[in-house]
Amino acid sequence: MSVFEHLLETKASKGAGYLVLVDPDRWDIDELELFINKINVSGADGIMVGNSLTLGEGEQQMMKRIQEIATLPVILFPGNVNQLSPHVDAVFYLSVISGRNPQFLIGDQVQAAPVVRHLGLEPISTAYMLIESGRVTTAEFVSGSKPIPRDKDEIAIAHALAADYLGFKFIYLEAGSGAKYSVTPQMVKAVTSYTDVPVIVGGGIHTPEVAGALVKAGASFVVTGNVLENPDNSHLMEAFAKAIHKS
Ligand code: 1GP
Repeated sequence: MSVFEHLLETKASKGAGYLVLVDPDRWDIDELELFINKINVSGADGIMVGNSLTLGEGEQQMMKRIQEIATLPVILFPGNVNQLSPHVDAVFYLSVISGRNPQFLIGDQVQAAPVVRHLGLEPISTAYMLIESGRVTTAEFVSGSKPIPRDKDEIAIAHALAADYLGFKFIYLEAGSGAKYSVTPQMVKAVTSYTDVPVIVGGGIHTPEVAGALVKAGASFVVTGNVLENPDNSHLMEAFAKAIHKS
């Protein structure tokens, strides 16, 4: 089964799925192993790996280790072409459609395509929409693009429809890692009432209650990153999985 099929099957059987984002820059290798083992048994449905900007060394090594330990599909969430790796099962093949920066709309994708083919990765085309979230996030800054205002549902809807008509497999509503405010359930509801393309929501989601509300509003997948980087919060993973699956 492809990773895309696994994700669709997750949505069909559980209502919605939970993806945990692992930023390899934030962990040393021993902590990382513990963390991946916890994710494996948390009830999560997949592991995303990546970040908008990498400072640390050994990222490929970290990805290799993650794939060795993970019992869930590992999906690259790339901030740039250099993060492409043979040590993932699939790649969210992102285009930042909320922006008008040609590099992030199509330039990087053209650079990446032969590499993806050469590595034999499964590309999952994903329309990435940055949503304003109370502060400038790294994704916003690095992509050199303006996010969609968080209260302008009609702009989000128009972008989502364009993504649908262009044939993207997923729409990703992204407040940005460390966002002050997550994407509103109202925006998720608005977007999902106009398109059947499954919607992934991430950025600034810190409680299972918020995750559950986003699923009730129509999200097919919810992503958490930062909140689990504090080891005191790792127990939250199971609560996130439960809230997302039952909502
Ligand atoms: C994934 O960028 C997000 O969409 C992750 O955001 O780190 O704020 O959870 P957080």
